[in-house]
Amino acid sequence: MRNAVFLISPLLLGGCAGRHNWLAGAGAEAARIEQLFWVLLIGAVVIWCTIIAAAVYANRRQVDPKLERQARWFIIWGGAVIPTFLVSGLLIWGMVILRDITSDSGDITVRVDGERWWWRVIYDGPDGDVVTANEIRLPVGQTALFRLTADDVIHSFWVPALGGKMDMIPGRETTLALTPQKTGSWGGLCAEFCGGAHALMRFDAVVMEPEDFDAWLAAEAAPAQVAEGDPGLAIFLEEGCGACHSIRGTQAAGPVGPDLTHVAARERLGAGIYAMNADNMARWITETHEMKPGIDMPPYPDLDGARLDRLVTFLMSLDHAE
Ligand code: HEC
Ligand SMILES: [Cu+2]
Repeated sequence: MRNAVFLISPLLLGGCAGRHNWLAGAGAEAARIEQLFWVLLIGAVVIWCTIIAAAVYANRRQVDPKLERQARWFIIWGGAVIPTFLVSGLLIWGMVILRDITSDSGDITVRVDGERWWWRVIYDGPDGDVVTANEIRLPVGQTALFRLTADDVIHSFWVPALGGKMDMIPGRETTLALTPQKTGSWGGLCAEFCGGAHALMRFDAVVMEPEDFDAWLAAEAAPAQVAEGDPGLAIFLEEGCGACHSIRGTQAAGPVGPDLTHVAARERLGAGIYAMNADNMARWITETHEMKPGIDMPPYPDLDGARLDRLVTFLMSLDHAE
């Protein structure tokens, strides 16, 4: 019994994964990979049982020279011909899936750049690039073509509920097509060890109705709604945050860190790891390396009191216009 639990535990774990469940049936590509997986698993079990049964049978039989022709037939067909056809068939099937999921066409294009340890996300909007970060929104039922690359080390882009993973390689572009079939928020992650904060390099893939997606993209394309002389923006610029971060519609145009134009519209903070709220935002700024160890943002432990409050209020106001 213990052994049986041990043997099936990988399947059970797969079922526990929730937002990261690759058996969630949330995407067309995930469904094709799942189909291949079940065929491989059931096929392997059937073949294994057949071989064991044959071995047990052979062990029990008396040696009988008349059986030798049968045995040769069994070895040629069972050991060479059938496996050759089976493995070739599986290879072709796998290659067809691979061709489709790395295809070059889609209804929308999303460029994703793997950074240490967050995601730069660029949509082709009607009026040019729409730059955002750490959250990917997709219209349900449409094929999104991802154009993937990386800044300095190799990452791997993976939304288990929607499909397979794909390497992100500096200086090269890889592609991945995903066709979500269920609305909802699915977990994405980096699946290739990329340094200290690798395990905290996550994102949300939010699948929406097409008209909601269009509204979201239009809101995301708009510059930030910042009042003239906002005291929080002044603190943001004084502290030098704008050297690394951009907020479109303000002076802040730093290219190093995630775009913050609509940071408060994201579901999560810190590349998919914390709930987006004022408390976490304040801690992110003052206890940066307790929140996410080893990242390339300096902590600001001396920011406190009213100054921190104003900065946090300003950041939390960077939402979509109603
Ligand atoms: C030296 C460059 C640098 C400076 C200066 C800097 N940051 Fe960052 N910031 C980063 C990087 C890099 C990340 C991504 C960290 C990660 O998740 O790995 C980040 C992440 C963030 C995030 C999370 C964004 C998201 O999508 O969840 C916020 C919010 C943020 N910074 C605010 C600030 C504020 C406010 C200041 C000034 C007080 C500041 N940053 C100063 C580099 C910087
Ligand atoms: Cu990574």
